[in-house]
Amino acid sequence: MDLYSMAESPPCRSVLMVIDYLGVRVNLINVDLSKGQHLEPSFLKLNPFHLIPTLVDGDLILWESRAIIKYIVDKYSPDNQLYPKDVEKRAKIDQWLYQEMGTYNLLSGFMRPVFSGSKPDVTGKEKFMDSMKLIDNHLEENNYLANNNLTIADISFIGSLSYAEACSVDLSSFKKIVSWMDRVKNELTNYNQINSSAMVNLTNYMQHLISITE
Ligand SMILES: N[C@@H](CCC(=O)N[C@@H](CS)C(=O)NCC(=O)O)C(=O)O
Repeated sequence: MDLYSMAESPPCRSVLMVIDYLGVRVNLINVDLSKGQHLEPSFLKLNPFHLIPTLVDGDLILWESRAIIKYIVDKYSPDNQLYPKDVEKRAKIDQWLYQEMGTYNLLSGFMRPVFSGSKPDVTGKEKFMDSMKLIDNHLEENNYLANNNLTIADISFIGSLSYAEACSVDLSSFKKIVSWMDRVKNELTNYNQINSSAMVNLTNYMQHLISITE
C-alpha cells in the first residue's frame, strides 16, 4: 500500500497518526508541494485534483484523508473501536468527521489570503471561532467527539487543528478543546514522533507568510 504524502500537511498527518495507531504498514512516498511534485504528470494520473494524501492499494486509488482513514480501519483493523461496525456509532463518527472537515475548511479559508500577501480574513476567522465554541460546548459533556472513546474523528480533528497551532491561532479560551487535545495526543503514543519536526517546518513557513502581511 503506497501513501503519497508530505508530513507538513495536516490531513496527511491525520492519516499517518491512524496508520501508526493501528500498526499498519505502508510505503510512504513523499510528495514535495514546494517543488510542485503534486503537479507532475505521474501524480496527476493518480489524483487529477493534485491533492495529498493519496493512497494506492492494489487497484484502488483513494484520496480525501477521511475516506482514506475509514478505508484503512475497515480493511486492516476491522474490529477496531476507532471506527466500529455498529451503524449508530459509525453514524456519529461520520457526523463529526464531516463537522470537523467543515471547521477545517473555515480555518484554511480564513488563512488563505496570507498565501498571496494579504492578512487573514477577519470575518472568516470569526466563523471558525464560532464553530470552535460549539465544539468546546460539546466537549463540556463529552471526553471525545463521538461515542465517548477515541475514534478516527478525534484523530482527524487533531491533525486539522495542528494547522491552527502552526498559524498561532489562539485556542486557549476553549478550555475543553485544550484538555481534549492533550488527552488525544497522550493516547496517540507516537504523537510527537509523527508531528514534531513537521510542525516546526509548517509553523516556520506559516509564520514567515504571516509576517510578510504585517
Ligand atoms: N480535503 C482534503 C484536503 C487535502 C489538501 O488540501 N491537501 C493539500 C496539502 S495540505 C494539497 O495537497 N495541496 C496541493 C494543491 O492544492 O494543489 C483531505 O482531507 O485530504
